[in-house]
Amino acid sequence: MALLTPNDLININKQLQEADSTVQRVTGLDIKGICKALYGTFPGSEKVGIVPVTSGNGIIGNFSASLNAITQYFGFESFVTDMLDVSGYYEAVRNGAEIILMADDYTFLAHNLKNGKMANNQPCTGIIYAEIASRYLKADSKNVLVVGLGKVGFPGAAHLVQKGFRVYGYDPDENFLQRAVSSLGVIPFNPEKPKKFSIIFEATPCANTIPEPVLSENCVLSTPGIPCAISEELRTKYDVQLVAEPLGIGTVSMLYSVL
Ligand code: NAI
Ligand code: PYL
Ligand code: MG
Repeated sequence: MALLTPNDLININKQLQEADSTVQRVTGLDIKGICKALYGTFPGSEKVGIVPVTSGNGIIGNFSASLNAITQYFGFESFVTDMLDVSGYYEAVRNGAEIILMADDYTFLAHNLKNGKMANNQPCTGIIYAEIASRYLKADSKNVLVVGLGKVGFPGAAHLVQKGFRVYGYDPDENFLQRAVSSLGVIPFNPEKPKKFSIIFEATPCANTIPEPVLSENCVLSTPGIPCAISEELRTKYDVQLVAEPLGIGTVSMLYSVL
């Protein structure tokens, strides 16, 4: 898994506010509105306990503090435990946490201790970025290009297929592409024979993954992928509506999915 760095999370509140404005402009709904429409839930007074985890590559500076800021931005009560790992989990539950958020290098989970529901960040991130893309108010067709069909991209592509979109997919890994073609009915996209899209969803750990010929003027590019899929130069040239944020949109999708 491509791991976040403390730099990705600098000014997380500002990053969230900017993403929220873009989502509102692109879809007519803010991020909370997208979550409510997607999961049919809304927060009551759930208290979220955030547990820092030291295993593997260890603590990511700003990670727990960013989760705390994110959960509060979306209206949840939350706290970060003083203790780490198992002792932190014990502290969170003893202090009344109803939802636990914690991550190692492979899994970032939300677990609602009251109703038993559990969420994984990768599918929840793919689904919400795909949902945002699918709601583009100025889309010119039901065609969507999905770039990257891994742990985040595949569930996002599945969501778009389920919503009735014509999903074109690209992944340089032939096994990932074939899985999406055979199990979802995704249409393989050939970068040698490009066509233009007004809706693009990207989920790769690489930069500059969007070939210029697929961009239409004012298209939406909804991408959780880090680093960003498009250069600033191309973004400006095609006036691309860019939905990209490193942690918050995926996290709130997890939280609403366990309510
Ligand atoms: P993954 O490794 O499971 O999948 C990535 C896929 O992208 C692979 O199938 C790979 O073959 C493909 N790929 C690589 N280069 C490509 C290219 N040039 N064009 C098309 N496809 C290409 O990774 P995962 O877990 O799906 O994560 C994807 C990205 O999303 C990572 O950068 C990760 O850090 C980020 N992420 C961001 C989150 C957020 O909230 N913003 C949350 C979770 C993940
Ligand atoms: C959740 C993100 C999105 C992209 N990559 C995922 C990642 O960086 N995972 C690792 C999270 C480790 C957190 C660390 C801590 O500070 O508690 N164990
Ligand atoms: Mg996110």
